[in-house]
Amino acid sequence: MPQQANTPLVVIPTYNEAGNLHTIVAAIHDALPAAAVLIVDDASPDGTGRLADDLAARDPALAVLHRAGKQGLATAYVAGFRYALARDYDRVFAMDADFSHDPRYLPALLAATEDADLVIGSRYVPGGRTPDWGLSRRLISGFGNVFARTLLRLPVRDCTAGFKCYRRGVLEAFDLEAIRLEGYAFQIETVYQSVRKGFRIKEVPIDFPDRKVGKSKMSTAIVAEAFTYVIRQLV
Ligand SMILES: Nc1nc2c(ncn2[C@@H]2O[C@H](COP(=O)(O)OP(=O)(O)OP(=O)(O)O)[C@@H](O)[C@H]2O)c(=O)[nH]1
Ligand SMILES: [Mg+2]
Repeated sequence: MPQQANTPLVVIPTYNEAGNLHTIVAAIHDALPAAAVLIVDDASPDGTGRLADDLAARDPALAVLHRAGKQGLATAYVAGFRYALARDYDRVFAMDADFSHDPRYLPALLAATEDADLVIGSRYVPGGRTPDWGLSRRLISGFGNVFARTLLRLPVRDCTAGFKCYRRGVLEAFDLEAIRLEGYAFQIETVYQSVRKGFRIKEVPIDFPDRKVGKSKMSTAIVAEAFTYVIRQLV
């Protein structure tokens, strides 16, 4: 794996993403040829981890972390952050495997880190869109964002977004040990901690289409966790 400070690292947690893996890695290399990619797979029953190893054997810019079983998105990212911090990476992307986060935005997010510490691929700034979402998903996401943004006083429109680029200093400042979350709550927490520590945050508009291949891992429990997380910060 290339790991100079000027090599960006793209961290992708995967659980049953065999149908997306090859194409997402290829699309990242096309969009940002300088980037290295780290897959964090939780022993996906569909063989995503094995597929990732096969790809990595032929791709010097791809590495794979295997975890023993499904442990949630948040700790997968924490594992990716630790990997980056143990090496020389200075810009670290967080990204889904399912093309809701389109690799074509990687250069714009990277460029925005010139004068920001955390850059968010945002659905809720002018130019950002969720073209094929149904009403219920729009309502849950829209309400969740207003709720978190208002109660935690976050100067960010899209605080549940998962497509992000962190400068190393932000990751160093996080209390990774304390992260016990699963889903969207983790996305809110990274924004909240960044705001409290005075980091500069910037949002870049993205189109966020629905996944076309594979199954969603979103659940009521994950939405509930996010609401509980926001409330817990207030009491
Ligand atoms: N390693 C790991 N990855 C996970 C886990 N849960 C989800 N992921 C991955 O995290 C990313 C986001 O999960 P999604 O299922 O797309 O969740 P979502 O974006 O809220 O929902 P949809 O887009 O509707 O599917 C995908 O790349 C998943 O494969 C997990 O427990 N462990
Ligand atoms: Mg998704």
